[in-house]
Amino acid sequence: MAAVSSASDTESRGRNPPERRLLILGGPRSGKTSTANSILGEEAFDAGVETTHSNVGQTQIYGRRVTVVDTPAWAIPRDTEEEEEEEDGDTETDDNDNAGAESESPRMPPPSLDSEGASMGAILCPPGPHAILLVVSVAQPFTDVHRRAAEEQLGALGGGTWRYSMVVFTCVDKLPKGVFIEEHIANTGEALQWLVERCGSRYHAFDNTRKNTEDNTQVPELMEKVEEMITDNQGWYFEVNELILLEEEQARRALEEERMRMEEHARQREQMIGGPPEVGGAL
Ligand SMILES: Nc1nc2c(ncn2[C@@H]2O[C@H](COP(=O)(O)OP(=O)(O)O)[C@@H](O)[C@H]2O)c(=O)[nH]1
Ligand SMILES: [Mg+2]
Repeated sequence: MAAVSSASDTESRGRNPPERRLLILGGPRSGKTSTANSILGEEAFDAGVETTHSNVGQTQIYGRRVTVVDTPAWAIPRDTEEEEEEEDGDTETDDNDNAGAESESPRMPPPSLDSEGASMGAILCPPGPHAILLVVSVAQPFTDVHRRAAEEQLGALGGGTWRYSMVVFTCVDKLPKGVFIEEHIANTGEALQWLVERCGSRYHAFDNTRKNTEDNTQVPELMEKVEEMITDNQGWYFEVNELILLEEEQARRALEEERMRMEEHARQREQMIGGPPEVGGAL
């Protein structure tokens, strides 16, 4: 079981206004960084390029300190991705049943060797996030492969995460006119419905192209939903298990060592193909 702690005990005694900590997770190019920037009210991080390391930003919303952690994309397993493509070849599947939303799912890149797991994001907002925002673009398909990736990622945090999770839909500006997010959820298929239900039917729709104008209430509305969730969770927040962090760090080190071994191997091969190194000036 994951450790959880109460937000009320230490924070309410401090002089600082109670902080809200948001951890942003999601698949490749789902709009995580853009969402982080929208919440922060500034272009704090580079959107549109792959995020390889978690970033932390802070802002004030209605006098409350809000910490936002943007993270690299979670991994979509390669083998299952290929399975999915094979399935797609047979029949028209759910992917095309996206409430008419333009399908522009990028080919999922393999996770970068140096990309960090969700646990790293979680420890960047100590003592742990009040809300885990699962970012899903309405302009991309959401199939069983994506569902499993989400499940694995949250599971890797150590269990007990769903009660802190909420789906944040991005690119709602790309939904056909008159199609509301509820209709999109209903029409997109079981995988997405599963995700929303798993998050206790908590979701929020975001259009990251909307700049912070007075009539733009999407961030305050998101924060209201976060407050409701915190109330439902009696002020508790999610605290990542240190053992999991340790395991993740070990896995990262092993990957890094493997990469260095491969580079060394490639270097040696290059030297052999290029012939023995010249013997300088002895003749
Ligand atoms: N139209 C539209 N584009 C978006 C929205 N959110 C993100 N994008 C675009 O989607 C692309 C990927 O966004 P980014 O935030 O970098 O995704 P990340 O890889 O998940 O961090 C970028 O080109 C963004 O400009 C949105 O709400 N509407
Ligand atoms: Mg990003």
